[in-house]
Amino acid sequence: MAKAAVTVIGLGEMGRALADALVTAGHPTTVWNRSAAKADDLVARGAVRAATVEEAVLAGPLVLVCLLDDDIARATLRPAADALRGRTLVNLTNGTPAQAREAESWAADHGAAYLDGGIMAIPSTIATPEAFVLYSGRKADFAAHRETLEVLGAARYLGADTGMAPLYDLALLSAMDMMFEGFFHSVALATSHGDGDAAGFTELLVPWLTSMLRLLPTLAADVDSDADADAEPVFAQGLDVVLAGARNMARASRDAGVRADHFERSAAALEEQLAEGLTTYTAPGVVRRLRTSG
Ligand code: FVH
Repeated sequence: MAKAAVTVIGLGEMGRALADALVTAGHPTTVWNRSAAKADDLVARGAVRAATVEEAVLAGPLVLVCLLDDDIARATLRPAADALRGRTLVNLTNGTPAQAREAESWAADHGAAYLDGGIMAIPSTIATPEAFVLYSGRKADFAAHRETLEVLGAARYLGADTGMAPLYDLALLSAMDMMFEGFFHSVALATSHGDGDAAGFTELLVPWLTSMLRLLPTLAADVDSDADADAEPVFAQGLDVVLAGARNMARASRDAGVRADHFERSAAALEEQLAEGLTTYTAPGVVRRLRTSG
């Protein structure tokens, strides 16, 4: 059966990987990028280079957009707004839930269906079993294009509220970001002494973090049962113990000439909680505090 035609607007690192996956899967693929030369390899492999965004949009029923940010995506699409009528716009540009909802309403004003997407992959893992992409928007629009979208990575539909895909995308990215920050801090501390190197230290860090990751479902269940007054969190530590650890991490970092601000802030927050009479450190307690601390 003939594969559906797809347009890809934006051929940065990610857009090129998306277009490449579609060409490889046999989809007639039309591409547009501000710097036209980035389409050269794709064109050599069978993609069609559109001269304008409007020409690209008119080439098929499904338009994927993957640009640097939401403002650029909107400015790029504006001149082709009328051409979007009757088509489905899938915005894979990283953005916020509010931006997604605004874009959906803008697309509706121009007669286009809208899905927002969050790519949970890097360019080299697109179209591999590792990649998954979050989508939100009208279910019928997702269902109509699901088969094509599955080419990019497993397509995970999160619901009709268009803001859900960017919300989960940014939540997942925030966990990744803090993990990398933690990694860089730990490497700076571990290698501050002169002996040892980052690679040797990382051989210890990976099994340690892997073991800690196994705790996450327990913590999540504790958070989910927070509304139940009778529920006791499975995971609980003394606040004083957690505070002593935070102070030691701050002190050792300062002694080693490594920035200690994260642990100083943690220690200050824990001191505040102890002063309020709290004694236990639990996952629901931490999440509740984050939700209310603006
Ligand atoms: N790369 C990644 O690993 C992540 C994975 C998760 C999803 N992100 C998001 O994908 C969007 C694009 O990211 P990218 O990696 O493709 O980024 P670049 O390679 O820097 O390409 C940027 C594209 O945006 C175009 N562009 C930039 N400024 C303008 C402008 N003023 N007018 C029109 N187009 C513009 C740029 O065009 P050019 O510089 O090649 O002419 C590229 O097409 C992003 O939201 C990530 O968060 C990627």
